[in-house]
Amino acid sequence: MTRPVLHDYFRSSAAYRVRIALNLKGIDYESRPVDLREGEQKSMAYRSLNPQGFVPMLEIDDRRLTQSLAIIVYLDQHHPEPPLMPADPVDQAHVRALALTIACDIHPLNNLRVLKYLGGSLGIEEEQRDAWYRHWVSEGFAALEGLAGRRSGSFLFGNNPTLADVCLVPQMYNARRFDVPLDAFPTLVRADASANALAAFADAHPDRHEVQ
Ligand SMILES: N[C@@H](CCC(=O)N[C@@H](CS)C(=O)NCC(=O)O)C(=O)O
Repeated sequence: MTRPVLHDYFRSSAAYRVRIALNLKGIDYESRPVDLREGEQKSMAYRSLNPQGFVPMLEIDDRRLTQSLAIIVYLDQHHPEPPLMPADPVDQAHVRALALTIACDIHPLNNLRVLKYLGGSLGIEEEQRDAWYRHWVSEGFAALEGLAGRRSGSFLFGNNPTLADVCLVPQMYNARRFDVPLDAFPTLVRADASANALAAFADAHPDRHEVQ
């Protein structure tokens, strides 16, 4: 297999998810930074590859894949070990619900372009933008804590990492950057700690992928 290329940005939580999944699957890849601070994602060159102008994008198997969850599902289907989804369809629906709570209900409200729009076009002060961020993360985490509930173990679902943990860890990293209090979310804190004890998660950490 030609070495896959991940169009990446160290602090992008969606790209961080894909770095974790690639590591869990043991896939060697090249990380090609797209500097979001410099607006490189909006360049003609990048948009000609990914019209949406987002990271991540993964070049693999002579294809260009976009959208982190679509990429991760593709990786899981083509590299089944270790599985990122449980075998039982009801458990699968539960794990997807956990992952989508993060990827669809928390992350889109707080990503770079939304925060920039609040601060730029709408002229909202940094303090209020941070309050916005903390509000939506706290609300989403409360829902996630309840949803994970008794089906959690050392990870969000059971005792092995799944797609849900792949989404959780980057969101927890971002929550800490914005000083979101986490005391009310013991299940999330436990799953995050279990995941970060694994090399696949630790090696994907933004500190190890920082653009200089
Ligand atoms: N739903 C997309 C979200 C991707 C996304 O929001 N990427 C952000 C970084 S986390 C981005 O590229 N933002 C560029 C911008 O805001 O201009 C996914 O899961 O891949």
